[in-house]
Amino acid sequence: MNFYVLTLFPEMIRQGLSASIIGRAMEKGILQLNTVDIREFSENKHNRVDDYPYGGGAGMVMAAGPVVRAFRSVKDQIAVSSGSNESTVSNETPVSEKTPRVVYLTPQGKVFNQSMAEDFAKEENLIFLCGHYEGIDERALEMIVTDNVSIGDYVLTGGELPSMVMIDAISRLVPGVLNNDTSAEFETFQDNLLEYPQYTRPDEFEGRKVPEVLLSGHHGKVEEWRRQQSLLRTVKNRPDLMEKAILSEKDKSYLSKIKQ
Ligand code: 6GU
Repeated sequence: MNFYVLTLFPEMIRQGLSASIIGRAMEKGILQLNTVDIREFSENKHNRVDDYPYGGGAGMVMAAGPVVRAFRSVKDQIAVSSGSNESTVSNETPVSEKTPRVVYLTPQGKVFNQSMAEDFAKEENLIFLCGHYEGIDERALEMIVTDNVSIGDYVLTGGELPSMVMIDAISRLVPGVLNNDTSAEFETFQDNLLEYPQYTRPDEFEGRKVPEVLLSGHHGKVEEWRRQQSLLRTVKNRPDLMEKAILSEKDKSYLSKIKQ
């Protein structure tokens, strides 16, 4: 999977995604991260990319020109690396390369969630556009953006952190990024419930014991306890998730017991 990030702060993106699991997947070549410095596409002698807003008001607006030119450079890059030029594709082969999705990170977008991550993870190429200041000239957005995405109801200074959040969430769904025993299929948001608590050695830490059932070696009882903990946590911390939770008859009977 190839990520392209259009930003005024490419170093922030590279730094943020170079460590741990994502960094390793980049080294292995499972993921590719390409940062594009929008400032390099300024045609201004002072390399300016922002200007005053028409109609007045506070702050500055990122001009359309540098953003659109940066985007076109990425489009050209994708066309070359996927070999979709006339000399390599015969007339019989249908050129099935989709035009890449362009995600604009904005608090005005649809709020990112796991099912959106799953959807984006199917793409071969993904382009992220990070805005700064008071935003980007609307015409550039009209011309290139396919998806407007927010990461939650609070305001950040720019789209860099949100793009990293999305890239992390999407990357861990790409085959080969996680090792098999941390497979993305079997964990948080399984059945739309929160994860149960985890413990490791020692079995007592500063007077706090690991729940007895986990030391019992009784697999069935462990599974039952974990399920109950998931239900308990979800009801307590995220009652909104319970509407979509997939519940067995046993779950329902446990829930009716703890509600009293
Ligand atoms: Cl995507 N951008 C900014 N600037 N602020 C945000 C956001 C995005 N999502 C939540 N807050």
